[in-house]
Amino acid sequence: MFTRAIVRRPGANYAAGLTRVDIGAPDLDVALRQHAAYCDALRACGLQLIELDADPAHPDGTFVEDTAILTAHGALIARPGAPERLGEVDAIRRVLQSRYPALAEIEAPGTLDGGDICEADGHAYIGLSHRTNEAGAAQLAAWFAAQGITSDVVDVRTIDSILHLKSGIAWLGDGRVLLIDALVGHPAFDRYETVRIDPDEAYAANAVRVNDRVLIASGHPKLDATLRALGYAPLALDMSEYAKMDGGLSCLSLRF
Ligand code: CIR
Repeated sequence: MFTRAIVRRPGANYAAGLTRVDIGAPDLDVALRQHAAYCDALRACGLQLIELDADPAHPDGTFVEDTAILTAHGALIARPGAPERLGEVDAIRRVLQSRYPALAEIEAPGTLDGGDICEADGHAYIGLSHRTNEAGAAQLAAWFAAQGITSDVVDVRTIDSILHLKSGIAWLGDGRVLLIDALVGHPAFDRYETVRIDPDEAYAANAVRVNDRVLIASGHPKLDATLRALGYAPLALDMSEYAKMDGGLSCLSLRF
């Protein structure tokens, strides 16, 4: 069960962040409304929120997931692979230090974005991406191993449609992973039942299981129906202004 989450609303310079997609510039007012709805959804799932102020120096600072890894046993500060985002970890470190006295950190030359890490019931998938390198992945695998968490590294560097591993995979709980076609059949996922996402709805692969609910991006009726048929209770949220900045549902919070 998650009980808390760290979130940070987008700041005035949100549109100056990094993006590889070309679907228009985000509207800040709409992004703020969507962020408020996202926070309400986390509260409805039973979470207490730690809300950080927007970070004027870091337009991508709202994507807090990339800055840390939190498990039931500890916390580790990531080292984002985009140099512009390195400083985002400072505020997160301040929040986590009091809660986790043995706070670990990814060290150079390692780089690691939290969006590349998918925890799945005592096992973890570590994406090797254009943000997370081999050194970062190896440091994280060792940190997980010390906590009894096994891991697989999944190389997504040739899957151009996704920025991070978790842009293409979600842990649904109950022994199931949601996967985009490019990851279906990858031997690392043999240990779990695969739920395939329709290619038309690939953006929605970045879903988030939060306690009894599964947050999904709205406008993806096939995924909604698939999840309901499996007995899940999807909660749909409009993510249009985050999709424009290459982000998804998981990126907007650190859940623990
Ligand atoms: C970036 O390119 O770093 C941000 N604009 C989006 C980060 C999305 N984070 C995530 O998928 N975990």
